[in-house]
Amino acid sequence: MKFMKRMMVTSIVTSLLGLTTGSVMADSLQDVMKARGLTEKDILAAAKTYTPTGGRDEFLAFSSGGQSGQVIVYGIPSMRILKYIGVFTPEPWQGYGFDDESKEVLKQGRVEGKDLTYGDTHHPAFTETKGESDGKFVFINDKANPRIAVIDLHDFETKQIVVNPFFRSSHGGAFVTPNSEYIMEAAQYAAPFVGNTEVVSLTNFNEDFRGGLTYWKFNTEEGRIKPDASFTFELPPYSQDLSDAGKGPSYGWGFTNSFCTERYVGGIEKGRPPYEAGCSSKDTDFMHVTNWKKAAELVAAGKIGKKVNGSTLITMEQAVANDLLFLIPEPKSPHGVDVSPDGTKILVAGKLDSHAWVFDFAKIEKAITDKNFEGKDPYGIPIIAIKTALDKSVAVGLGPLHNQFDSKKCVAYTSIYVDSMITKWDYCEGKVLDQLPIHYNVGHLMTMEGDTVSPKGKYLVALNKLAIDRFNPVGPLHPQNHQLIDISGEKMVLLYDMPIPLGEPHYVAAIQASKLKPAVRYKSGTNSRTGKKSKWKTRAGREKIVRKCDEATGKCRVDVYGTTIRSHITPETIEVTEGDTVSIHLTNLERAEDETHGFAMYAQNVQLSIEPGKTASATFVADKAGVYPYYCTEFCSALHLEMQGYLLVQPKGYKGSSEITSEGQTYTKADYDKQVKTNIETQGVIDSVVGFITARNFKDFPEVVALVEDATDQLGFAEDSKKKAADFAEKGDWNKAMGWANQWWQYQVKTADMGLRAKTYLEEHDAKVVK
Ligand code: K7E
Ligand code: CUA
Repeated sequence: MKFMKRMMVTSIVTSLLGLTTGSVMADSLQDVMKARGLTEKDILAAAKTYTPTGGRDEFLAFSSGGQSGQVIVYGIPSMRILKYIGVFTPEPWQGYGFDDESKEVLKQGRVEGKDLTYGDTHHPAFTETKGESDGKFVFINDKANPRIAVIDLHDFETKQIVVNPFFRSSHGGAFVTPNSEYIMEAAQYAAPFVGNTEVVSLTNFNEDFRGGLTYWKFNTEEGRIKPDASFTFELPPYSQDLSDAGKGPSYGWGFTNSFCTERYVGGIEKGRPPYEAGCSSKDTDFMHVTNWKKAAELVAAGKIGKKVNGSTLITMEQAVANDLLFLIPEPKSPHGVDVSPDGTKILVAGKLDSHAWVFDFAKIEKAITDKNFEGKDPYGIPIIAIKTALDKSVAVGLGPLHNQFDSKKCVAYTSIYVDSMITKWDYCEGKVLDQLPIHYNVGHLMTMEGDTVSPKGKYLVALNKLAIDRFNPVGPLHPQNHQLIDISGEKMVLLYDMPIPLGEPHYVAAIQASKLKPAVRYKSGTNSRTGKKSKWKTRAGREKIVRKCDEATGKCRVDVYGTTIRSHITPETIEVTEGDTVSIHLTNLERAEDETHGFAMYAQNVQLSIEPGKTASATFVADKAGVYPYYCTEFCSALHLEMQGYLLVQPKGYKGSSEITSEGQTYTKADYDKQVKTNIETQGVIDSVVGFITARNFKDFPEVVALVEDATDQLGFAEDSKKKAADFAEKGDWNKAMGWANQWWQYQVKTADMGLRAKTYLEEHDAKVVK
């Protein structure tokens, strides 16, 4: 230990003097290329993606994490993964699903009364203002258990989960309207609506089964979905698929694909042809066209809609009677439906067709005004003829799935599943411009802000379903392959393969990083899930343990109002009685950036992540007597391992003592004096770092000002410990004097840590000497 301290003082001095051992450049670029078998093309691709240390990405991508129920955040062009956000699934690192606060969020996502610990996430979508991604919130759906989650980009945490009141699956969500008025979520596999427990057979499929489309109301100010202000269109039992909201001239309208409009019911085990055959026998399926703006007005006026399951349902009859719902035949088994940035065209790719179809909104609108329909479907919904609404169809390749847009006018990209390629084409002229093979079997594709009114071009990511031979094999389950493609020139250029090893991502949405302004700390005592002050907020020096018993039941509850700061948890001992419900509430007192503390405890499934300013709680029943060590799970400081404590669960009627009579070793005056000498030397180092910083224009750097503030705090704590040490030394209590002298030194080390970080920052940012 003593040796370690010397080493640390020495290394602090070394850093201070700026002594480094620089390595000798042995390799030339040619040597490296030769040794690794790289071509000039590879080097060019590397130069386009490589992000030097400390460098930032121009775009951030929010990817669905598939079955993991999470969202994956990565940078473009570096393709470096930055975060997994826990959404529908517990995520231990973030304490998501472990602290009481986030358990409340997951609880909102219970379906039919059951806790679900996975989600099948498909489509993330950013909030929009005037059709532009605004970087405030991101939504994502769960296909298996029809839910939508709200993630706040202020802290990248999930704040809300809503469960669809009608559907029993939903693929087509989340898609937002241009001012985030509504989030679209369509049903997928038709079923009797939730709550209907009478229908338990497939006999009357056409009558009993229903599809639907929910427009979830989003309150941008509160940042929450408002279920009671949302409404759902009842739709025929066609399998509704993806949607997109109109913009510009098509603002106020929504477009939703479907497949299996055959309404076929399979049963291969009974000798019936399977779903895949019966659901693909017609030549066309239906695009649903809905007028959400008018529907919202009529619902608000109380003219349509009925309250069902605490939400508003618009029946098909009401929708038809009020000109809110129309159908247009579209290519067989379509997948993506995408509205062009200017809102005039709607692109539909038919999986079982080799064409992308371009519909013209002006033609659709005219047909509606002129009541120019070719007939009605079996549910009485007017059908606009294909030839009336279609602008053109373009052969793009076999198995087209999804479309995205370029910053260049009229340029779209379509993912081609069967042919494993990306097709770049002009949807105004109707001609293919370029095709690029990918690896392999692309699902969605994504361009930068490519689903907004102003796509940013530059890059495209192909979300490939199969990786096959692209990576080192890791067993039969392969990662997915996200391929980065440069689309800045005439021809597409493949740049990089990134394995995604966390479920099958379906869609990704990317946003300019400059639009995001995430916080680095919470206001002290914040319940991050509500954004409000936690009732358990605890200040330094106000830590306490409160035990309350209910006389009637005899049950007791212990609330621990605790804090964390480098490098101790207060309290360090918690004594409770067997059977007590224990609730530990910890406020992280840190103000410094990135000083997160964790909190884990033996055998209680407790793991918190407490970022600076956050208050998080863990509640459990201490049902078994014994000693339960707890500790901090983030390597937060040099004395992180010592950031520890004990929960003592004592049997009822326990008469033992809580005095510590046998522990450790004894110290002498000599030990104490030696420690004080070390501390004085360390102070010398700190003073010189302070000298370096204050001699420069550090006030021009907010990051450095924050570090200096934190260092000043730590030094204040050091003073306090120094006094305590001196008091005990005066009384000749060398053990306590030694202890506080050590604590004094600990605070000095933390001060030096901050100071050196500030010094490095100033050096790297060419700070000027001012005195
Ligand atoms: Cu996999 Cu949009 Cu759910 Cu297509 S989706 S591929
Ligand atoms: Cu706090 Cu480790």
